[in-house]
Amino acid sequence: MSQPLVGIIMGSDSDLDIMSEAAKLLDEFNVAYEVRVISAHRTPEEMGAYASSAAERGLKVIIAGAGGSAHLPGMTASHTTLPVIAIPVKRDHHGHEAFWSSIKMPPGIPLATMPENGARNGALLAIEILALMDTDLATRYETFRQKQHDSVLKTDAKLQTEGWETYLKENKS
Ligand code: RP5
Repeated sequence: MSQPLVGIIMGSDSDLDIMSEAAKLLDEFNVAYEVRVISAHRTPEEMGAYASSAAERGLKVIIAGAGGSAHLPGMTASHTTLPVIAIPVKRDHHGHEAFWSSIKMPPGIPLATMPENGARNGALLAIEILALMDTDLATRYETFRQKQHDSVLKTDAKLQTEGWETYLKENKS
């Protein structure tokens, strides 16, 4: 097992369905990571110890997801100088409190807040950070972006050929 470079942490195992999207994306790019449940409220000392030892353990980026009061991402950022990426976990019965809790960080403690449930984008941002120091990863990421670009052009070409009504009927039903 290679040295984890990314820490994926979450306040509860109930966040795992959302946060697993980050793990899946990192798997696609062959980036080593660890997945942990660490609660800012229920295990505050462990949260502090995890974040303050993360850099010396070899982690380069932390992706932290939580819902509700969502103190985990911000407090993790307070305990480390590594980049921390927040994933506000949003369920149907939630408001937008987790997002606001993450985006309203005080000056001096940056937290890269993703859209609600945006664990996949969080992992992509982690890859962009890691790719600054890893040319192979940078190449794999360029390829990913190029494929995404080509796919949109292909979609638009099909739309132009078929016309929007046929396209809608045949592709979106
Ligand atoms: C947050 O409260 C967790 O991150 C989770 O999103 C939410 C619910 O937690 P559990 O009731 O599943 O422990 O702190």
